[in-house]
Amino acid sequence: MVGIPAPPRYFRSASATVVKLHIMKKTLFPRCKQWCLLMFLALLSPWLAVAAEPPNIVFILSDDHRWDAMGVMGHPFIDTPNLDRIADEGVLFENAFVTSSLCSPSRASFLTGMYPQQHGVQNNFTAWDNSNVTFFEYLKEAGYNTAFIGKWHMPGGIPKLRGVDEFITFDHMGGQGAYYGTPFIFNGEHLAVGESPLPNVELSGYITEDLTELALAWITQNRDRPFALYLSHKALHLPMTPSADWSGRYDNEPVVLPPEADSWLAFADGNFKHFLWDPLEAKMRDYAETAAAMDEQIGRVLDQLDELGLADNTLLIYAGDNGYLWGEHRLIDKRWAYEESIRIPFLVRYPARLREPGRRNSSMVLNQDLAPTILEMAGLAVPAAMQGESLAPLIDGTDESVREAWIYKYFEDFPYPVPEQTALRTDHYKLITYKRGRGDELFDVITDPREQHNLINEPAMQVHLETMRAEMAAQLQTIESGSAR
Ligand SMILES: [Ca+2]
Repeated sequence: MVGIPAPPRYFRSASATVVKLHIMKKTLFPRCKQWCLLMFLALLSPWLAVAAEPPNIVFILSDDHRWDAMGVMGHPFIDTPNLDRIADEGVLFENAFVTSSLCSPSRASFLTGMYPQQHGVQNNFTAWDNSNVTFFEYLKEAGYNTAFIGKWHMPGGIPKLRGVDEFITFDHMGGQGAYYGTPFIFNGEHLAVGESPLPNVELSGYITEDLTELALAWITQNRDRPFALYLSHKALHLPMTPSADWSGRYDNEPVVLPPEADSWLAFADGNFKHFLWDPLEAKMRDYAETAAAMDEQIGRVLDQLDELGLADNTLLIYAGDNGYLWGEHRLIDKRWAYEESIRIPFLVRYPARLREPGRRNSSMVLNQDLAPTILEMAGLAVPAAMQGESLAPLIDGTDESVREAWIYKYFEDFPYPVPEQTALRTDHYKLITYKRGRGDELFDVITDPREQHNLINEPAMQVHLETMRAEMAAQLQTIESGSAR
């Protein structure tokens, strides 16, 4: 594997712990008797045992799933008992974001741990450069069996992805796939519609079910060794089509639009490009049913892990690739730097290691934190080129926060008329700058979470604004220079 520093094998966590304990013994317990240290080690022994055994990894990614479109986030009617279960048994990151709210750039960031400025997939037309290194390569080197199953959707064709044993994907509809009738590509070989990539797997034709079926079969095949599975759904992307079983279930649910929206917004203000040919409320019900149909399939993955006795030692992460504006700011779709567009669901479960299940963490975490998190949780070194942060300390509960401010960037994506924009997001404020078309905006995201009151000209905010502009410039320079973090 040229160009990749050889990562250490397993047991790094355990040996690092021994070093830490040695330091603690010298500094924190100078007069502690030997039995005292032994007691301390005994208390930590379950953790040490787990650290020596690499976890299985299951990452489930969905498309365009808003952070609040889940039961656990208080959605009024979407049924997501399985996502809720992951939150109950794990950690819910309630302030999770993407650094560019669009399918392709976001997906490349999940895989590489980098900002779009570094991995090069800046919009849906700039190609994936296969010299990019994904977390799969390090896992493979460490002995994992690996699979990528589902939506790839990055420009430049389907690559031969290094570090991935089984690559089941599609290029149908420009990589979007369809809810019904998507032919798969299996390790580069194009299959016919309905033809299964794996033996003894019967396909129903509905893509969320089929991808799940393939994932279940692959997990079973690989149950006896550390495995890493990336399960990437087409749902809930347009045309937001639920399975037949879920279709119509929410027909009578009342949908409350944002105050600035109306039923026919999809036909106004350039929003027609997003192909929502129904009243907004009807399309939102489709979206909700598609989400519930996906949740049901995620439940099958949870059940399978239980049945195989793998749930305890499996690091399971669920995330969305970007948010979705449902009429907020009179906008539809993603791309914009507003909260509804950049927030994502991000849930982590790892029973063998995780303390206090059911926790919520409010640190700002990013899509590019996935790769370093997976590597650290697998006991591997995080490469210096990865710009994300490992969330392991937040998952372990040994730290509460990994960053104070971060950069959002949307690059132009012809023919969509959304202007290039750069934002600096802190726990308290967001500064958005536009390349054209709009003036800069400053929002207090605590007192004004819907970003209705632009503070950019407020005299009292000018000193803070200058600090934010300086921080934005400094962070951009760091990101663009390729420096980590
Ligand atoms: Ca998307």
